[in-house]
Amino acid sequence: MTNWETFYSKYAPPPKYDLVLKDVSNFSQSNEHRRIVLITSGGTTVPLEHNTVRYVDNFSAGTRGSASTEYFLQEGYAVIFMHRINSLEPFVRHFQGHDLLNMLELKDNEEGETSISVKSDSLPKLAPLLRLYKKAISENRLIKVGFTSLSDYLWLLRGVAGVLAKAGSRAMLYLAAAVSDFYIPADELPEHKIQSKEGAPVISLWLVPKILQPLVSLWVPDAFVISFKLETDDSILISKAHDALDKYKHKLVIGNLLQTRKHHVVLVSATEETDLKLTPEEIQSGVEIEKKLVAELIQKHSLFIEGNL
Ligand code: 9Z3
Repeated sequence: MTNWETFYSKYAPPPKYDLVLKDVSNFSQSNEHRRIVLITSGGTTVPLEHNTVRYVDNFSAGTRGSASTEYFLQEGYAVIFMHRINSLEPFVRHFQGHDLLNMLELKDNEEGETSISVKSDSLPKLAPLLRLYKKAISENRLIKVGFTSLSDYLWLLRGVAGVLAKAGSRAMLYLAAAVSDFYIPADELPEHKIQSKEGAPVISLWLVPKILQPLVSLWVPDAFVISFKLETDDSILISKAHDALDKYKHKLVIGNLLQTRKHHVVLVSATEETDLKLTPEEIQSGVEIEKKLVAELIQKHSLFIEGNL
């Protein structure tokens, strides 16, 4: 067995796995005349116990994935939004805390009837988002798939990829989730909560098998696969992106640095590196880098479908 086959053999699929895949398959069929993108978003957890009280996590809020989902929907794509449960989601990400409630007005009339309306100064923000959301839902172009742990993510990724294989080059995979590189094998995990009275635990992490390899070569060989490379050290970002392209033979890696990821990304292909940046004015006026990124990727997807990329 390969590394990745061994990994899957040691973990059970997430709850309702078959049902989730059936929904995704129906979704894909009802969008067979459209382009379809799988967007992964948010971080994965690595449990320290089977009955999980504690886990290793990462910083990702899911901004990239949830924002990109809105821009792909705007351009007519069908989107499978595979996200870390409780990370940011498209449309509602614009409303933090009590924002949404503060946009509403409550009225009780003399007959004792209650009505709720949107405050007029909130309409310019709410209406365009609601319009796009309602359109996507009424056209059945958005489906959500949730994960928390690394193993659930990997099971769902393989399952959804299997469904998308049927879409050929119409399918794009936009792998923006921050996936852990390290894990503790299931057979090394304690059953119950680690007890402090037993002293400081020594935890050794294993390398997660490189899933991009079977993904690109076996699961979705005809799809347009885009992976993301995150670094904190500027001097290694581009070479690591090229390493990934050499190894997995997909078309594009989006490089980004933790510190500047919200206004600068680099599109790295085998032959070129293209910077996408927001200007200070764009940042000031609230333009999102995902808007530019998605526009660029849709053009590249067209070239890919035509066989010119
Ligand atoms: C990314 O690089 C994403 O752009 C971010 C987005 C996670 C930085 P946020 O969710 O952040 O908007 O806060 N994703 C991929 C990270 C990753 O795990 N890449 C692997 C690696 O770098 C390869 S697939 O080795």
